[in-house]
Amino acid sequence: MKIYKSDNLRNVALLGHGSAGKTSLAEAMLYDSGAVNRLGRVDEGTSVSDWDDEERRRKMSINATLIPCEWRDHKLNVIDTPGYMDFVGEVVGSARVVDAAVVLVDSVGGVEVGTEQVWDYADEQNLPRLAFVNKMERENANFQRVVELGGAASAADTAVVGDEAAVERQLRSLIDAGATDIHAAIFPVGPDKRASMARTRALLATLT
Ligand SMILES: Nc1nc2c(ncn2[C@@H]2O[C@H](COP(=O)(O)OP(=O)(O)OP(=O)(O)O)[C@@H](O)[C@H]2O)c(=O)[nH]1
Ligand SMILES: [Mg+2]
Repeated sequence: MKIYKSDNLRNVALLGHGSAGKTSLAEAMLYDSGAVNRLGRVDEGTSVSDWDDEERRRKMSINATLIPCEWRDHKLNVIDTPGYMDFVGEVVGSARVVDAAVVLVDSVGGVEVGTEQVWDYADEQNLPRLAFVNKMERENANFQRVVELGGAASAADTAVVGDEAAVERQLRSLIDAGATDIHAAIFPVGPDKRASMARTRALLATLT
């Protein structure tokens, strides 16, 4: 077994309202880091994280699941948590054992009751966090509205994922609106997302 120095360990929880895309992100992290060679999908019951029969049947997370990934000599212990509040105990327990949180926000639904609730749990534990605006490739995605709705989210470093053109369009509208404190990055979900990461970084450079 590979031994990691504590400096190279990251314990991170994925938090968010139900269906924000936490499990899909966990699957993308597993796939992109090379831990699995097929991208698992919640809708097809093939995700690694929703392993339980009940989770696969209901197509939603019920348990907090540890997803270990390696990324650039770092060991990421990612905890995928359920978004439905019936299983909130799993979220509270996870928030206590991690060093940081990624809060996923659906770019169409925006900041929802579950988003605010998990944000409060992260506050209680004083967790540094990243707001991850997901589903940006959907037609009615609105990054700016999410940022406006989530005053807290706009203060955090913000990661954006989605189709390149959609991300560019949304970021441009932010820039046009005079945004100056947005720090964004594209999380590479697959090989096709790498180009958009570079382009978005270049675009962000125009903010400073
Ligand atoms: N269009 C689009 N759909 C997505 C994206 N990410 C996830 N989904 C879909 O959104 C639905 C919910 O995704 P999950 O990954 O199960 O969301 P979750 O946050 O883990 O849900 P819970 O565990 O039930 O809280 C599924 O149908 C996914 O295929 C995305 O980036 N774009
Ligand atoms: Mg899930």
